[in-house]
Amino acid sequence: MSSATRVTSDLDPFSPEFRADPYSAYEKLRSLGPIVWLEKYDIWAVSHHETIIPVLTDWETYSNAGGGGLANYFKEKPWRRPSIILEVDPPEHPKARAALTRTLSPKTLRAIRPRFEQDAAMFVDAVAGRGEIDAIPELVTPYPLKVFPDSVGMEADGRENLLTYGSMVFGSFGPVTPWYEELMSRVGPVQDWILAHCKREAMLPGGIGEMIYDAVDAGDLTEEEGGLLVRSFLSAGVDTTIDSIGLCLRALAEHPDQWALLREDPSLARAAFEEATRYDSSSQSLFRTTTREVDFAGTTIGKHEKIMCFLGSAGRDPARWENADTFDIRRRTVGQIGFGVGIHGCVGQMFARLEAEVFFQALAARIETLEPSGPSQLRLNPGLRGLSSLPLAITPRKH
Ligand code: OVM
Repeated sequence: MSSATRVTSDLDPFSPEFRADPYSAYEKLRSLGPIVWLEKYDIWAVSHHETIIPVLTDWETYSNAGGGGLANYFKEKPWRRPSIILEVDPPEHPKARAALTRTLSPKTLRAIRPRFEQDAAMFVDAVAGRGEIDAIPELVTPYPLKVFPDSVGMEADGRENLLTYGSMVFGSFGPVTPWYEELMSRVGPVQDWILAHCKREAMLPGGIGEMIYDAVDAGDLTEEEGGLLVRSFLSAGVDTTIDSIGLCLRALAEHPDQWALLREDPSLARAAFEEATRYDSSSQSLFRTTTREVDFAGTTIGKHEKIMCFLGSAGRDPARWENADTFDIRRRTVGQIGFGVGIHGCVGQMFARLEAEVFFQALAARIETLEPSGPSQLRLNPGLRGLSSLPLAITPRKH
């Protein structure tokens, strides 16, 4: 039976207070029930591990074509041509998904790993003797910003445009604010630069960008689709990993016992990253839009309404996780959904895991002590959780 009553809340998931401490807000949201109306934005919020999964896996009811963020593409014009993998449903989605899955294959990852290792070692070595660093600009950001475009096969000049474009892409997931408007005042030249670097002629040989154009030549994709899939790489491949590696690094710095475990046994690097993705994911929320009126746990949701799914809350849901608020790199993390789940689950997740694993192994092999030396700062982007600053005191490992 559907009911006319809905639980409402005045919580604002994009407010500075909510973003500064989302985990207390999630506790509140979860206590209000399986689905809550957020009156500030006229959207629904789902925050339990158990109820997010059915939303994310029922793509017929909960569409991605309405847009990945707060904006409702069934009612508003998108700011850019929609992504052909993120902002699309079946039957169009599987073709793009398959092309990216093939490109980001285990074989590709095996070939790339040695280059990740070399670059991770280089960036850690560059700071190991410095004593105090701001780990975000000096250690974390440079690594994905080199290894990802290198993997795509992108020229070295102008890569800072990737950070600006990523801010625009993920900024567009949130509300229109002065911060967003100021950022978007620069959209023209940045978007032109990105689109030029998605073209076949821009791909250096041997990269995953070239592999996309091989799929075009094989007849799997049109030339235009090829360019749009490279655009997806450039949209979703850099900020996400910078933020997730940064949050994992902060979790390790704030939990000396966990850092000690990793330092003693660098093979825990992958597990540490997985746990950080449960504990403090860079993707705290994803949106879906209903394709029809639907009864959700006794509440009627109208057609073309937006649902904000809090992955970050699922990771802390005590109904699913024992000691959910404890960062424990030896935890059994199977089933964590910090990368999403279903047909739109992160297609780059194995790439991200490899990048992070190699990074934290390099760190554990070279750094002895790692402690916060000042307050960290969140970055402003509403579409991703990440840090702009992480002051650390570090000492090199003696061999
Ligand atoms: C894309 C895209 C952009 C942002 C995020 C994303 C989380 C995909 O352009 O395909 O996935």
